[in-house]
Amino acid sequence: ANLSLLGPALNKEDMPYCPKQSPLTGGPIHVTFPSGLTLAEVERKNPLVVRGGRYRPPNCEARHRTAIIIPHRNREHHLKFLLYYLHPFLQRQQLNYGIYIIHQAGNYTFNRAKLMNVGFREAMREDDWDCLFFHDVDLIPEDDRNTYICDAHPKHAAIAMDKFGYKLPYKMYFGGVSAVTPVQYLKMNGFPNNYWGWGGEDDDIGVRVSLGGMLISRPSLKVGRYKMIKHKHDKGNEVNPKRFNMLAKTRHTWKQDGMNTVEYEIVSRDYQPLYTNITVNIGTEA
Ligand code: UD2
Ligand code: MN
Repeated sequence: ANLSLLGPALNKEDMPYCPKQSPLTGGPIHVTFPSGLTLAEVERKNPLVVRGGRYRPPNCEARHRTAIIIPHRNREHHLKFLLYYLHPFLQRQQLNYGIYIIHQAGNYTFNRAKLMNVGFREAMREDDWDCLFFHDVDLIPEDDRNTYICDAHPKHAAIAMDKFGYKLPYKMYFGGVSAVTPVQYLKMNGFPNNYWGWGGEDDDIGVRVSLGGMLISRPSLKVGRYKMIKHKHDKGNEVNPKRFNMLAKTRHTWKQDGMNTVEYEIVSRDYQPLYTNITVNIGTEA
């Protein structure tokens, strides 16, 4: 066969794997929020990111394929800063990655965990990602050594946040930024679909990890550092008063509610230069 007909595809296959330790990563990142930053500027700074917010290292075959899932509504200002930092950060780690914004349609109460179930399913439909990072839109990683790859156990990455004095607030804390492999996600039956409004869903997810027979993996306090962009409570994401009652029952409900029961309707899927936007109707509280 005339192999040259395969063209660039062959070259891609022929590329050596990226080194186990990226030579491009540094240490701490100094995070500031430049006023007047535009998405056009973020695009200009990331010329190798292609349609839908996808990237692969140009000169080596990535060892890891990571999808970033961001639950979102009405936080465009935060999204811009996150993209500004996240794209170069992931590129320095030499990952094959994609960024998915899961945008809740309508004005009904926000549901972060259900949006993450949608993100998991929709991202896996597009590619065989080996790790999915669930990422609050307002958290900026502050250290390059916080590698966005999965571990043998579900990973809680945002362990040291400025808003908690760069300490873990409590042992089972699983909020902010966390990551699972598809196999780990299946073991915990995904995330709960029935936490409407603020709070509790992250603890439910933490409980699912242990109910699924797994432990929580974490980076060190030095590396798992994040800055949270200051914000007020969003309209449409009022504190969920049922959260404690629901949490007390997770061990009885987790198998009946999760990835095996998630229902939704995709409103649109569009491939923006810096991310894939999936707008979804997730319904309302039963
Ligand atoms: C904490 C947790 C978060 C989640 C939440 C309770 C931290 C750093 N994070 O965040 O993981 O468990 O408590 O639900 O402790 N969002 C929108 N639009 C909205 C509302 C929420 O996009 O109108 C998204 C966005 O990605 C945001 C995330 O949901 O970062 C969490 O909401 P939050 O930032 O208001 O809650 P916060 O900071 O108390
Ligand atoms: Mn927040």
